[in-house]
Amino acid sequence: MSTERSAALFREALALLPGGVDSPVRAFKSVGGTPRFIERGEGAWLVDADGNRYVDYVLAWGPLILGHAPPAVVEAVERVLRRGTAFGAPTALETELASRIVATFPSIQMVRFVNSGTEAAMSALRLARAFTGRAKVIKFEGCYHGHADAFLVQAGSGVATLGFPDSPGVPPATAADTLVAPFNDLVAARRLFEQHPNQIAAIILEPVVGNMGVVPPADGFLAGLRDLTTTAGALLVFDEVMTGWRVHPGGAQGLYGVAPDLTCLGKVIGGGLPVGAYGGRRDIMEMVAPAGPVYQAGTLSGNPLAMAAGIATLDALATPGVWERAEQAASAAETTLRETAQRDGAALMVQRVGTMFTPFFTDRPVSDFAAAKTADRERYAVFFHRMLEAGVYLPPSPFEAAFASTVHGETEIAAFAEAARRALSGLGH
Ligand code: KE4
Repeated sequence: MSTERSAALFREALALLPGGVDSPVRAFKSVGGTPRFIERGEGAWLVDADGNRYVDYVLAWGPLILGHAPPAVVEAVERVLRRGTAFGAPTALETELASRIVATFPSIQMVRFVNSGTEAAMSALRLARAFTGRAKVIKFEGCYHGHADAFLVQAGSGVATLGFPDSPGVPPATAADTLVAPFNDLVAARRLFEQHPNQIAAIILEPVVGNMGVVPPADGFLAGLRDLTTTAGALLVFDEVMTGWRVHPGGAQGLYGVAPDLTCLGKVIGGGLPVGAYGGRRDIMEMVAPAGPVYQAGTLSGNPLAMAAGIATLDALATPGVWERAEQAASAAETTLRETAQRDGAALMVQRVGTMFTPFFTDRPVSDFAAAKTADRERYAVFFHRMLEAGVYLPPSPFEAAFASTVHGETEIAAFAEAARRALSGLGH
């Protein structure tokens, strides 16, 4: 497989873009090798600058649940595009997409559109702090909520689970208001409330984690957090930027039946165009400017092209049986990986919820970040490149979720299975 063109493009990019990319994970640093510069997407397939074709299991990190350039989305965006790209004024499209989101999530009575998941989570946190009059927030190790300062925090050592900066540029004072607990550890979360009475505005989490690889909530964990926050007068915030329409058509809250106070959304609701959203209880959302005093704004928020792409995507998913095709494709990938690992006696733990999955090179279930970090990253890198060479594009990091689409059909499922059976051979011991 030639990667000459990608390599040349990468060299050019390195001179002008930090790390040659506009988002770190794209640079292949976790797996090594040359990042593929993409020329186009076609359904479930990517074509790179050297003409190599791959079945795409990254799908722009989740948004492309209908695959690349689905006709319904392209046509919807083209229709709007001919009338303009942005107006800086309200359009009916925002209300139309909002109505679909409110119809999907009973916990969401009002919603505000922004331009990314980062903005959604950042704004939801500001709103939770304003609503409760409290400053601290609890997050869980291994959960990612975008790159706002408050979330670039890692667990304090030992019991002192005060956060400390996980990136230069994050002031210690900011990090100190972020408390960190292990995912799936309800006791640790409860202890933080005891240590910081009446100071915690919210718990925010990925209800099914995608950003340490796919890690589902333990039985009772989400319900336990619901009780904990209600009792403590704090808000429960589900970051469903990734899990919305990915783990279930009703998100994780639909799958597990736990209703948060606020929800962050993104990815699928923009059909691949820049979008994020936060929403929830009306009494909370009515605090957002200009209805209330909590300031948040955005030049391109509710952009008509993104709204049109999101509406077309959600309308396509609303057709009975369509979403299930993506789930079946993800399930097929999981089955192939499991069966091949058993054939080879390989240490491989495949974790899937709905249309997203992760192969961990370990022999025990991954329930938190500490366990995820014990998975063999070198083996994942070898697996990744073997699959890439065989024409299957997986996430270039062991701590990410792979995604299937509604157009990953028999051909794509067979291509994945053939590649995986070869790629895993002799790898998992
Ligand atoms: P964006 O700001 O990247 O749109 O969304 C941030 C975000 C918030 N919450 C969750 C649960 C997310 O998964 C994300 C972004 N996800 C990553 C993939 N793990 C985006 C890929 C990237 O950073 O390039």
